[in-house]
Amino acid sequence: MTAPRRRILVIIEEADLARYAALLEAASSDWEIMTLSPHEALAQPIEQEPLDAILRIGGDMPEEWHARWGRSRARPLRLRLSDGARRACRCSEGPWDWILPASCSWADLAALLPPGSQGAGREVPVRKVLLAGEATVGKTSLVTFYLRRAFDPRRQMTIGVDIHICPVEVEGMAVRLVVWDVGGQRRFAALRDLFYRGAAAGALVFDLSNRLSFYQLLGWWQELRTRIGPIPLLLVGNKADLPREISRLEAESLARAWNMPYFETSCVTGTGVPEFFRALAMAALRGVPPGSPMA
Ligand SMILES: Nc1nc2c(ncn2[C@@H]2O[C@H](COP(=O)(O)OP(=O)(O)OP(=O)(O)O)[C@@H](O)[C@H]2O)c(=O)[nH]1
Ligand SMILES: [Mg+2]
Repeated sequence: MTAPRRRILVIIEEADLARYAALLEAASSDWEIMTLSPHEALAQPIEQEPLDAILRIGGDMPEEWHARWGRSRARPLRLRLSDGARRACRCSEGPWDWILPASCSWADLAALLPPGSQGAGREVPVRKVLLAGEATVGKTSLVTFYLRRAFDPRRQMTIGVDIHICPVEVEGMAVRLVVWDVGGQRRFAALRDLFYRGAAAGALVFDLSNRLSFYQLLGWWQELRTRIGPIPLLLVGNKADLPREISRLEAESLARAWNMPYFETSCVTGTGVPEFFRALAMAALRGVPPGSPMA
């Protein structure tokens, strides 16, 4: 049985992402995680998103943001980690349900969160996988299409990393993919090392309508190979619905040279998306690093 997904929004300054990478890693086996900077959270109407909890790491949010939630019918649990807090404090007044010390662990936080999928579906194998590739090639859209079977044209750049839980069935067997969807912007390069740990497989994604994104694959391939070793990788040409700058033949010859299977996908029509996720799950089952906590 597939456990229901629970979603947490983590509002965090980009500069703090490295410090909290271990917390995100611990949370990712049970929670789907969206990270936003405070500025982004303020700019986006996130009170319309289905969220079970919000975790603010750092200072308070502006009054205007709290007021928006006050008008919303959604009531996710609101937690804040603050450098100023000495111990966990339940707030009977004010916008936060709990204020906790910045040093608290995921186990401390999980104890406060609503029960849901924790423990459920434990018999299902869980594998961490990566989506890598330049900004705007469509990594987040691939996951969104897979989970919702619909294209969402609103562009939301990934800040650091988003972590999605994708149930996949391969040959009658259920697998839970914890997909680390890594922001492709150059400024996240230093952070990515922390996010790559423990991955069982990955995909290199490029945009078929953008030759530059194809050339830039070499840098991504080198980055994955040097930082995480010989895990199985897949090559994905996305945006197959747009006029192409890269032919199938050209992409297939690169895939052959790198010894990877090749997929073409479109997040607008859905072509190839379920097939790609099934192949990624199969690769992850094959590629789990021995002795890994995810095994
Ligand atoms: N036509 C078309 N547009 C797509 C497709 N996939 C994604 N897009 C669009 O391309 C843009 C970028 O998509 P994202 O999914 O945000 O790209 P990303 O790789 O996650 O980018 P970063 O988070 O910045 O690394 C968005 O405007 C999407 O709507 C596709 O298959 N076809
Ligand atoms: Mg993204």
